[in-house]
Amino acid sequence: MLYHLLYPLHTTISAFNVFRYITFRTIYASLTAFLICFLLGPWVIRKLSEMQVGQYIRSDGPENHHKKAGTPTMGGTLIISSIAISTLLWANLTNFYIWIILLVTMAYGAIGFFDDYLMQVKKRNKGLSARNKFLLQSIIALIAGFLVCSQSDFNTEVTVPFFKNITPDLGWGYILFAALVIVGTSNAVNLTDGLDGLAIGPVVIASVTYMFFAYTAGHIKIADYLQINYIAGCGEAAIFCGALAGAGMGFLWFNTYPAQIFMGDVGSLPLGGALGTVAVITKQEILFVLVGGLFVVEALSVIFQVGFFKMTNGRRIFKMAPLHHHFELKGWPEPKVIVRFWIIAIALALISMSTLKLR
Ligand code: 57M
Repeated sequence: MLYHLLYPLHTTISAFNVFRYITFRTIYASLTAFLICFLLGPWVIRKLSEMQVGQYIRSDGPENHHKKAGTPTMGGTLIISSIAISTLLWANLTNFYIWIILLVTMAYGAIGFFDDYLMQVKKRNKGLSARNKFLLQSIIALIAGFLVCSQSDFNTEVTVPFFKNITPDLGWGYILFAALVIVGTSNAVNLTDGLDGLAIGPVVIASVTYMFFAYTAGHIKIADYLQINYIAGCGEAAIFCGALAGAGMGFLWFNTYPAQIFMGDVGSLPLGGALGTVAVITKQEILFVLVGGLFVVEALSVIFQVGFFKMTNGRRIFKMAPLHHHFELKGWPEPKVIVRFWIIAIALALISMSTLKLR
């Protein structure tokens, strides 16, 4: 909105020329989202507590989680609202990619909200069934994949990290591939969201990494220099990533150990879905395995644990899955698990950025 209102005035007030720059708007999108979360956080926590939207804690979990019972949840409503407000304020709203990312974020937010609402407000034991959740996520992801592929500037080649000459073209099969990435990232972030700040920290790290990829892929000269796919208009996705990082930091202020609020599915599903969509739009889809390596490892720990558990009639690889519970049960204090996982996420993000040169 600000871009559309203020940039045209640059002919009379030359200072408004700055609204043209993606870098400037990304920085302020990030600060705006941070401030919304930071300033409204205490009010949201109070309201959720008054409405008794407190977390139910599973009795079979690690011992130290029992004291977390009643922590207000559904803080994701604050995260996604501040991302949406900030993006609408700072992005170029004629950009199609921005609307696709917002569509996935808000639709996944709605699925998560409904799931949390059934569990936390209606006090049902279970929210949406896993099958229904997966179905709804898949439909939205397929729509997003279709919309991306229908853009004339968007090619359906897949970027293979480290190999600049291998770019398989999936044609319309790209829609399915994009959906797989979006649904996969959404669920991986959801599984990671089991310790204070454990998911939001790496979400911020991944969004800053993708902010960088969006900017480079959308800049014709830089893309040419780095020999990566130039995607016209994809630079605006950096503004969304900035808002995501800012909102994440504002939320982390309250979600850091010991957490005053949890994000709930209304946070974890859309944040993962948004990252997946940005990965698709920037054509760094496979690289998510590295950028979001922590989420991937957490998801794999569940797949292996459940698979092994079923095959061996109850034997386990880890003390408990997802992986963060394994370290908790080994006796690591919660903050130690969280900060060490963040350190790994930062290292993986740095390695992913280096792939722009290592090709
Ligand atoms: C959500 N949710 C947290 C909070 C958060 C297939 C199976 C492995 C699925 C998995 C699962 O359900 N994962 C998805 C994990 C929950 O947090 C809520 O959920 C939202 C995210 N969706 O925002 O609202 C609990 O996590 C803790 N938490 C924090 N700080 C935070 O900032 O401490 C969350 C956010 C909260 C709080 O305790 O209540 C969750 O873990 O439930 N299931 C599991 O993760 C379960 N694992 C399991 O059953 N493993 C089995 C194998 C065979 C599948 C095994 O290894 O034996 C564990 N979950 C829990 N207890 N709570 C088991 C024990």
